[in-house]
This record gives sequence, C-alpha cells and structure tokens, in this order.
Amino acid sequence: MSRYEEAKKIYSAYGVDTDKAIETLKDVTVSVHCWQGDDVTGFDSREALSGGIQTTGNYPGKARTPEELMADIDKAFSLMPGKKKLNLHACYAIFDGENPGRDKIEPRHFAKWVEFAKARNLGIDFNPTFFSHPMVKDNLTLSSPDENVRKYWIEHGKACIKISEYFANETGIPCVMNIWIPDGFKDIPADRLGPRKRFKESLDEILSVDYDKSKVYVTLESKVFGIGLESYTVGSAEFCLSYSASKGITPLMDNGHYHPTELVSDKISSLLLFNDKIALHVTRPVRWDSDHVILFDDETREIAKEIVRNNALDRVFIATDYFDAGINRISAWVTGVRSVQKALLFALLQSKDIKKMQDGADFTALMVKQEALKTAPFGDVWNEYLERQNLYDSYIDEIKKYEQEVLVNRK
Ligand code: RNT
Ligand code: ZN
Repeated sequence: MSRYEEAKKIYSAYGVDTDKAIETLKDVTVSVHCWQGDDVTGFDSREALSGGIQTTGNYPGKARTPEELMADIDKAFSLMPGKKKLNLHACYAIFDGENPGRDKIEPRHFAKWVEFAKARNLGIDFNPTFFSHPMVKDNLTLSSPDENVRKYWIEHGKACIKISEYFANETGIPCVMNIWIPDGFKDIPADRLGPRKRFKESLDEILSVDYDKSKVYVTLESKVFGIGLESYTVGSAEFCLSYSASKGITPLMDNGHYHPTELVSDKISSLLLFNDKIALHVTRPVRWDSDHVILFDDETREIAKEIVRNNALDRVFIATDYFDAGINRISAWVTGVRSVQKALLFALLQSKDIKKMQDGADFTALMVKQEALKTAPFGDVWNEYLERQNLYDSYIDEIKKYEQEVLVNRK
C-alpha cells in the first residue's frame, strides 16, 4: 500500500475523505500579491515605501522591471499548487510614455498585465495605492484636511474602480478591489473625528462611481497602527466595519492589523453572520504588522478551519499579503502561498464529529480528538495533492537554480 493509501485509511477512520479534500482544495482560489517580488516598490513613482509599512532585508535579485517581475511571478506560480489569482497594486501600472499621475491612470496602463493574466487564465484583483507618493501630505490621503490632496486621492480611487471593472471584463472573473489607506498620526491627535469624517466622505465619493457590483467587489481594510503612526489610525477596525456594513461593501481583515492577542480566526464567524462575502489578507505578524512569510502555523490553520467548517470557501476572498526582502523572494512567495493551501488542506481533513462533542459538552473527547488529528499523516495527503499537480514538497533546488541563472545577474 502506498503512503497515501495508508493515510487515506487512517483518515477514513476519522470519517474524513482525503480524496474529497484534495479535490475541494484544487478549486480554491488564492489571490497572490504581486508586491512580494519587488519589496512593494512598483513602477510608477518608485518612491521609498511609506505609509507605515516596511520591507526589511536586502537579498539580491529584486525585480526591477515589469518583465522581471512577470518572469518571477511565472517562476513562483509554477511551484504553487492550486488555483491562483494575481493581486496587483495601482503602483504597478506600466506606462508607455509619460506617467499621467495616479489620479489619471487608465485601464490601458494595465493592458500588459491583462495580457499576462489572460495567457495564464488568471483573474486579477486590484488595490489603489495610497502610499509611497508625493501627494501623501503629512501622512494623510483621503482624510487630509487639504482639499487638493483629498481630491487627488478620490480621483485615484475612482480611476481604480474603472480599472477593476476592466480587469473583470477582460478576464471574465470578478475583481476584488481593496481600499487601504495609511492615514494616521504619530502622536496624540487633537481631533479624532475630523479625519474619520473626511475619510467617510471621500469613500462615499469614490463609491458614487457607477460600477457593476457583480464584477467588482470593493473591500475596505482596517488597521490598528503603522510605523511612525502609532497613536491614531483613521481607518480603524470600528470605522471600517461600520462603513462596510452601512454601504454594503465587503470588510477585509488582515491578521497583522489587530492587537497581538486578538485573533482574526475568532472574528471570521461574526463577520460571516452579517456579510455575504468577507475578505482576508493572510500574513504573519511577528510582534507587530511585520508581514513575515506565512507559515503552516497555528493561527493560519485556525483561520483555515474557520473558513472550511463554516462552509465559507465560496464566501471568503483569500489573499496573501507579506513582503520579506531578507530571503529569496521567489521562495518567500512559494512558501507563503503553499502554507495557506496546507492550512486549508489541514482544515479539510478535520473530523466533522468534533462539533457534536462541543454541543454535547464533551470537552474531554473534543480535546483528545483534536490533538489526535494534529499528528494524523497529513504530510502524505499533502504530498499526494502536490503530486497530482506534478509538484513536490521540496522545491529549493528549483529556487536555487533560478537564483543562479537569473536573479544573481540583476546587479
Ligand atoms: C498595510 C496593509 C496593506 C498593504 C498592501 C501593500 O498594512 O496590509 O494591505 O500591505 O496594500
Ligand atoms: Zn493587508
């Protein structure tokens, strides 16, 4: 008997069908962020990264051009199992001539990305870029007291909705457009209401654009604090959840954006009760919103369990969001996306009876069973999932080869 057949037998004793789990996972889409490839730099302003987020490390081989980034995405995607979507930021616009400014970008500035996605049967998700730009004034964008600044970024948001619609039309796959602004203050503000009121009004203006809601899902991402913006964040959790609920858009939770003892895994069920769709940025915060590479760790598994056991695989937009410049960037991409998939597979391999144990208040049996499932032969099922897609658990040789042949030549 092969290792997989053996594992299948062991899992079936728990009432778990491993073949079904593998089949289900194959069709789950993970939206892969393009910005791991170049440390969130992009191609438009090429300003230093701002907005209270930070990429640390200086590993050689960062993509410098659209061609390099596309080649790296191809390499990374070739080592990732499952269904992928490409998640772009507005700063990755490709200009053929002059840069019109973020307030005036158009679908045509993303035509090369559409061509890339279509050739690979990928959908595209999108993000307006409200950071790393001279029009960010005093760390504020949509909440700025300066009307010109606000207007500029409102126009950017509107332009991005049009671009999102273009992506959906071209690829035939709906586009998730996520709004995250870095706006905040380093020190104790004199007015907390004003910026939030202006943010609300700016969002209202952006959303006043006519767009097809079956093609573009606008999401809003909250945050607790940023580097240099420790005392106040305009787009707090309460603001973003309330705003999303009031406007019928989709809330997005990034698991690096809460206090360290708060867990997104515990928040998912509440949001599912009140929203048709919810969105996630999966990351790994180490002591702060550090955006380390996602690993197959407890919280990633717990997030996956909440999606799977609440039958919400088709209601949760799962996207990755991290940026590590301290290791090979392609490997960072692959490890993170594989970790999300591993966590989903692990969740799909949980026994359904444990819920009954909770309802019957048999917490003793519940603990024993949950612990037993942790050491069931998960690795053999994971390897089978990979092998069915002609992939293997070890991919480091491929990464090293690409590093030697391609990345080291980028001086
Ligand atoms: C920042 C947010 C946001 C960004 C990306 C680049 O804290 O997580 O999602 O990481 O837009
Ligand atoms: Zn995020």
